[in-house]
Amino acid sequence: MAACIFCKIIKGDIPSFKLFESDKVLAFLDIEPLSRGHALVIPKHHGAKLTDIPDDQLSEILPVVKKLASATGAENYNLLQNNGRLAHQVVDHVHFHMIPKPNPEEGMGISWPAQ
Ligand code: IU
Repeated sequence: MAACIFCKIIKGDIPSFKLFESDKVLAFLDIEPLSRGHALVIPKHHGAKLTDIPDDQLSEILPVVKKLASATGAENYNLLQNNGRLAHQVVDHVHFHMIPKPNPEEGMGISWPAQ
């Protein structure tokens, strides 16, 4: 969808720090991270709500979260998907937040490779 900011990120028209990409899914760092390593995992298919996304794209999201966790050794994180304005969804392209929970003794959170 031409006006969608995440579709522009997928197309490369807007730069992002990409963590993973396949033909159906993109993962990149959130520009306003709640903790270090805060990532967004999105289907490439444009849709505002979970119900707008084909199952074959949705089913690839969790394996990507697992890959990111394995790649970084992340053990403590929240996975969050805001669906609808009352649930605080701001960007109308489905996205899953992967928000590392830092160990208070070890600093701010996950450091992704090359971050
Ligand atoms: P929400 O679930 O729709 O409330 O979250 C949208 C997220 O998208 C939020 O954490 C923003 O910081 C993030 N974001 C981004 O990473 N890059 C952008 O260009 C824009 C929003 I606009």
